[in-house]
Amino acid sequence: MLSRFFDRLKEGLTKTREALAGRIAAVVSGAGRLDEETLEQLEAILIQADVGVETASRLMEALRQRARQEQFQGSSSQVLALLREEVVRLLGAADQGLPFASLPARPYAILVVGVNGVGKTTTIGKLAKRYTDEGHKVMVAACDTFRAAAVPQLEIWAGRAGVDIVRAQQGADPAAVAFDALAAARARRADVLIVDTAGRLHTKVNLMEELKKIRRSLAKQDPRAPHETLLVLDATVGRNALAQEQIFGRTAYVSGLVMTKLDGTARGGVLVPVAQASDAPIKLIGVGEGVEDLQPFDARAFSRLLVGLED
Ligand SMILES: Nc1nc2c(ncn2[C@@H]2O[C@H](COP(=O)(O)OP(=O)(O)O)[C@@H](O)[C@H]2O)c(=O)[nH]1
Ligand SMILES: [Mg+2]
Repeated sequence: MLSRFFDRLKEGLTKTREALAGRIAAVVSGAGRLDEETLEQLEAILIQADVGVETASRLMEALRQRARQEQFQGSSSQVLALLREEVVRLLGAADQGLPFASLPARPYAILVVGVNGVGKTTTIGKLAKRYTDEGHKVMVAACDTFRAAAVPQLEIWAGRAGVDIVRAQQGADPAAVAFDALAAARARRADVLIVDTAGRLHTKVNLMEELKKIRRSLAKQDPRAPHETLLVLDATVGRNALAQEQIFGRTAYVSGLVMTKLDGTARGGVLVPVAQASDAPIKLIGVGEGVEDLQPFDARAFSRLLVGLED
């Protein structure tokens, strides 16, 4: 199971690995020791791969210090191991994923937020399947009542996962739909309720207000709901994902991040500054459009692939 995940991750990260691990290997194997020139070359590679100036220079400073402190010969495997450890540190190594097997509340209400097109609905479909596979009874709520195509799209995913959907007409009040959905989930003894939301309203302020209203209407029935608020970010937009994290992270009570579309982009390095900037950990990653292409985020496996130590 684990190696299947790793292989899929490795495949999904092919382009990012070429942009990072491949080039890092070339620099450190040619260098022989960790001198200033090597550090500068490493820093440039990281910056070009969307790790960003600030995070890259922080990583280099950490390497510089560690190289001074420890028994350090500067072999390429030693440099890679150090870099990998520092990346893990920034990504947050602790296991802080979603609960899958045993749930701390029932129905466990998961609110999914993020701008248009980042992969919210797709992620919900994949998550619904995952929870169903765990033996849980899942329901989804179509609270993106803003876009005409949003409900049928969620219906297709609900059909694939074999779960019930609560929906309303286009233009309905999303907070009322959320309220009805949680009531239905309680009445039908569902274990998990996943709430889809709109990613675009007339203004950012409207969007945040709407998300707050949805939270309040869930909390009316269960003061601790939503138990989880997942912010979905699209890795292909690179550093724009950081700006989105800043907007939602401050006002939407985000408890976890989902980084989607890591497959087919060379910009996977952006996870490092995003993780660093966010108070909430990265919990899931999307590595494809299929129902199986959602993985719990594993900082160690990720940094191993990013930096390049495939032992
Ligand atoms: N390659 C790839 N595409 C994805 C992934 N997640 C979502 N998508 C695609 O991104 C597009 C927008 O997804 P959607 O779920 O509609 O985004 P939403 O507007 O946030 O609900 C769709 O074409 C999805 O198939 C992923 O992990 N990898
Ligand atoms: Mg959607």
